[in-house]
Amino acid sequence: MTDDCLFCRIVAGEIPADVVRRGDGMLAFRDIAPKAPVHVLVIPERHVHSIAGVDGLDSDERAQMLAFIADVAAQEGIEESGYRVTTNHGPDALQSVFHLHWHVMGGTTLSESM
Ligand code: DGP
Repeated sequence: MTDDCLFCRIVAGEIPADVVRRGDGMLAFRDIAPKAPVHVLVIPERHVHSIAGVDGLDSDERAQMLAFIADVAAQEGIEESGYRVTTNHGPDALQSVFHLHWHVMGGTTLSESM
């Protein structure tokens, strides 16, 4: 837990979020500004600043994170129709929250430019 991290505070329940799945040290909740009909953020509960800090997760957590992303997409009913998974790191990618998170987006045909 990092006190000044927004997503750590969501993990701790200090800030409300529309949680869709929790388990195995992972949390999934709806993005506050969705860019698709389904737009869920998947985060490790343990704080790492971005994918560039993924060394801060052990190999089990990394594997669980990938499986969790796929499970969330299936739970959201977009496995058949398709979905996109992205993560932003650093200024050129416009990362705005500095806790590793995966955008899981679907529910419509997504723009090529997203
Ligand atoms: P990024 O730009 O990749 O760092 O994405 C951060 C995302 O986090 C962005 O799509 C909006 C979302 N977000 C920011 N603040 C909150 C919040 O308080 N609650 C939720 N659910 N999502 C948030």
